[in-house]
Amino acid sequence: MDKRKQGISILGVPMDLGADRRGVDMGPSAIRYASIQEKLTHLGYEVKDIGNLQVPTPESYEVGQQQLKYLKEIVAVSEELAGSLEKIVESGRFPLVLGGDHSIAIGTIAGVAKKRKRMGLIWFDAHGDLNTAETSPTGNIHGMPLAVSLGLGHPDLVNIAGYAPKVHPENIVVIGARSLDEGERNLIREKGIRVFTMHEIDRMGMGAVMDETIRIVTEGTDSVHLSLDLDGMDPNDAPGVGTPVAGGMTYRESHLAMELLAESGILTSAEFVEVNPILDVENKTAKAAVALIGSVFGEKVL
Ligand code: EXY
Ligand code: MN
Ligand code: MN
Ligand code: MN
Repeated sequence: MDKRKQGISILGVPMDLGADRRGVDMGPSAIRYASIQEKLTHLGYEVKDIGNLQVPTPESYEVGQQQLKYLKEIVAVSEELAGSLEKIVESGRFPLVLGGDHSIAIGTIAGVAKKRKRMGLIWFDAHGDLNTAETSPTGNIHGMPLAVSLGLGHPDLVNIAGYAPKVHPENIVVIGARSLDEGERNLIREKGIRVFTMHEIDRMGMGAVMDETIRIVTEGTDSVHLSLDLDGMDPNDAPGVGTPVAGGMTYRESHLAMELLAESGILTSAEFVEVNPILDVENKTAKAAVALIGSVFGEKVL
C-alpha cells in the first residue's frame, strides 16, 4: 500500500484485562521503543502518535463473571476506542492501533467498520478468537473478539458503537490457525469462514494463501482491516506473547504476507496486538512487529 500521502495516526491501547497473563499492557511502549515512528517516517509517511487510551488496571477492579472476565471495563474501553477510531477515519488518516491484548479488536473494528459500507477482515493469529461465554474454556475476552465482530456473544460487546454485526463471514480470512476450541471449529463450519490453518499454509505456500485472502476480503467491500496477533508467528521468532503455540508462521512467511498486502494496496486500517515485553527476549517481538509494520507499509529491500 502506498499511503504516503495519507498520513498515519498511531494509537496505543495498553489493555490487559482480556488475557490471563500480565504484561501485555506494556506492548504499545515496547513497540514505540522499537522505533515504529522512525521506521514509518523513514519510509516517507507523515506520522502522528496520539498516545495511549486510558485503560483500567486489573488490580483495581473485580473480575466479575468468570465466563466474561472484566466485561464492564472492557466494554467501556471498547466504546471509547471505537469513538477514537471513527474520528481517525473521518480525518482521512490511516489508523494504526497498538495493543494490548486482542480484546481491543472489538473496539477497533467497531470504530473503523462504522465508517465503511462493508469491510473485509484479515485475522492473523494462532487462535480463532471465535469463542463466546458459552464456548470459552477460560472466560478471557481476548479469545472472543472475532465472534463479537460477527455479532455473537454478550450484547454489551456485540453492540459496541451501537450496531451489529461489524463484519460478514464471507469477507473474513483467518491466517495461521493452529489452536482452535471445539466451539470455534463448529462456528467456522457453520458460518463458512475461510481459515488457513498452518497445514494449508505449508501445503499451498504463503503466496497462494495471500492471493486467495486478498480475493475474499475485497469481494464487495470498500475497505480492509488487518488484525495481527503476534502469536500468529512462530514462538521462535516472536517469543513475547501470552499464549504461544508452536509451529507458527516463520519470520519470512509473515513478512511475505505483509509485502503482498502492501503490493495489493487494499488495507485501510491495521492493529498489532498481544506483544508482551515481560515474556519477551530483548524486545524481539516488538522489533518483529515493527519490521512487519515496515513491510505492510511498503518497505522493500530493492
Ligand atoms: N482459545 C483460548 C481461549 O479462548 O481462552 C485461547 C485464546 C487466546 C487468544 C489469543 C490471543 O489470540
Ligand atoms: Mn490480565
Ligand atoms: Mn488473537
Ligand atoms: Mn492468538
